[in-house]
Amino acid sequence: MSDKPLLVTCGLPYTNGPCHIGHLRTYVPADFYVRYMRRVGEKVVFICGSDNHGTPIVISAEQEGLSPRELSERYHEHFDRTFQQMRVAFDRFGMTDDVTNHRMTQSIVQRLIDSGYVYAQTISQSYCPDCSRFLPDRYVEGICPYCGAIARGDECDQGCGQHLEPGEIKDAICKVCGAKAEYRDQEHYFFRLSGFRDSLLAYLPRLKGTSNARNYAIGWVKEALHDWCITRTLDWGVPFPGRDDLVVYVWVDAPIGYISFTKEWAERAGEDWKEYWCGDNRVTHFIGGDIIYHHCIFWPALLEGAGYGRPHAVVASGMLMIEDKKFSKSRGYVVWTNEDYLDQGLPADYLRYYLLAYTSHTKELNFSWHILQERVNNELVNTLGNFIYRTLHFAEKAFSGVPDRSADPAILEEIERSLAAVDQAMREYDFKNAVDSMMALAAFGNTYIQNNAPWKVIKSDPDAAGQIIRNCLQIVKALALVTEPVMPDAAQRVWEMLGHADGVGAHLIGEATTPLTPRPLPTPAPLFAKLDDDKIQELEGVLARRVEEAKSRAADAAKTVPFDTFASLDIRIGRILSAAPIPGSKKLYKLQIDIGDGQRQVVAGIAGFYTPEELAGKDVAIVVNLEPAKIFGVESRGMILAAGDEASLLAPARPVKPGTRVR
Ligand code: B3M
Ligand code: ZN
Repeated sequence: MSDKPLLVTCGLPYTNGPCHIGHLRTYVPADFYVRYMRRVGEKVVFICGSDNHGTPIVISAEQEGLSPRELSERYHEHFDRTFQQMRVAFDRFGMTDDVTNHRMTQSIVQRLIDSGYVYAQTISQSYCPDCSRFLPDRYVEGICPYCGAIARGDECDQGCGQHLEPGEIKDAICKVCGAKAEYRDQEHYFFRLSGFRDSLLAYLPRLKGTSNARNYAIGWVKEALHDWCITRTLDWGVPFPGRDDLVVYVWVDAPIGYISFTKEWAERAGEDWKEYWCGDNRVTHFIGGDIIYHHCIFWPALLEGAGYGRPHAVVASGMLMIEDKKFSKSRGYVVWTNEDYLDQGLPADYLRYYLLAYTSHTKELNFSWHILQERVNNELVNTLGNFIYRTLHFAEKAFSGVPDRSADPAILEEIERSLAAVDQAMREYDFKNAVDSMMALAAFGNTYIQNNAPWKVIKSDPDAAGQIIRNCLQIVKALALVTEPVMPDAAQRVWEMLGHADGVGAHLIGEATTPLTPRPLPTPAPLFAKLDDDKIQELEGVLARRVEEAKSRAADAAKTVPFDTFASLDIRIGRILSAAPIPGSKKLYKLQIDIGDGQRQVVAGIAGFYTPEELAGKDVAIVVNLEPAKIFGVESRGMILAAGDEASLLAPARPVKPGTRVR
């Protein structure tokens, strides 16, 4: 054990939408780890906050008619409350837009500038001529230069996953108005990431945490390191020192938030934040598997450049599936933490258990209501809950409490073995294995009480029955202590049913084998309730409807065109000057049309419905910017609009001049 305290952080949620199960896949294991390390005597500080900057927030704020700060405050509160409800208990949950982080970011960036790690360079950046603005990051969409997939400006999110630098994306389109983006030169600032190759290659193999983070990062560094542009043309964010037209890229000030929030916590706790961040440290980042590059490459380089210690460990979670489909908010495969879970009256403990026990932390986790029901009912209710309830119930009924005896050495050894297995798994960030070892102890207890049947033994040998139930009570005590990090609410209930008045979280797991003093026990209540079929079907229905709605939304969107597409048509009222048949065609006329600023020749299939004399002098609607075409060997430059099978020509209801735009 190091003498330095552990500092655990979680990736910061963007404040542009509510908490979903994808967030929890990272936060619950982090909280589990923090609680566990505390229960084995470590000093741990648990830090998180909301990520308020960057284009995702600006775009959502524009859509919701709020300022980015207002939007951020709204979702900040939401996350803070939701984490408390899920029993994810941070020591500090800050905001990246708060003044501490503005100052910390500017001072770190200034240090990087002073040490020569930042340089200015003029680059060509996407710019929207219609909106008259530069288009950073998610303001543009286009084609990934690496794999050809449709990508957003900062990341190939649907294809190869590459981080994209400003200006790299091909065929960029403005996300706001749909116009084709232009490229314009602008001076930006770059972080010399390429200079950190050797030091990263020395650092990464020693990085603790999960192997996926370490291995991906080593692979990427070996491939190539590009300098990162760390400024954006945006008026929301931390101003870049010395430039009032640029802000710092969100991926600079967001991880610096980890430091700022530590500082905010330390100021209140009367501690020194530098102790946690300078030199050798025990900073442990829990993150989603999609931001490994940022945390294992960019962030350590930034810290090194600024003179801080680099992270001790990075723990990256695997992908999330919803009912076997890839998690996707837009396609409806999402479970909202509040609306779909907590507000339904479901306990935080069940979801925590599922997220921790379903699969190992780095693997793909499938969330399914049906499997949740199965695992809760079989494992929590039938094994853990059943064993604890039977034990407490029998002890209270037959012995009015804890019998005055010691647990058998064999039972204490079994507990020790389980705790050792849990501990080993926890040190390896193998959370599933840790929880499995806890459940194995519950299963052992269940088999033990079943095989030894104290309710039968008591009839002939009350003494022996007392010993059996005393052994069971020791296992119950161990389970209360060791499952607290997984299911804090249930563990507390068990603790109280064991006759304690204080919080189970105030005790070390090592007390699992210390004696239980004889005492009366309260009448126990069942620990968990089964999830019934009706409720599960209802929740499956909510998800199915959401997926259907998303499908019909997508179908509608496919039928509609953006306004901009419509606006790009040049439709005018034109006056037909003359119409003439085209030799060899019964249907076609060659029309000469006055379009205000000139004359157009158009070929139209209306010969069956009008004589040339009828047409001359008529005002019609004409699309003038259609691609030219040759029809029957005659050039046609435009199209006149007509309705129905008999080509009823569209004409203005009131007279207008030739060339008047139709809108
Ligand atoms: N706000 C969310 C994400 O990309 C982003 C994390 C920041 S962690 C410093 O997952
Ligand atoms: Zn790509």
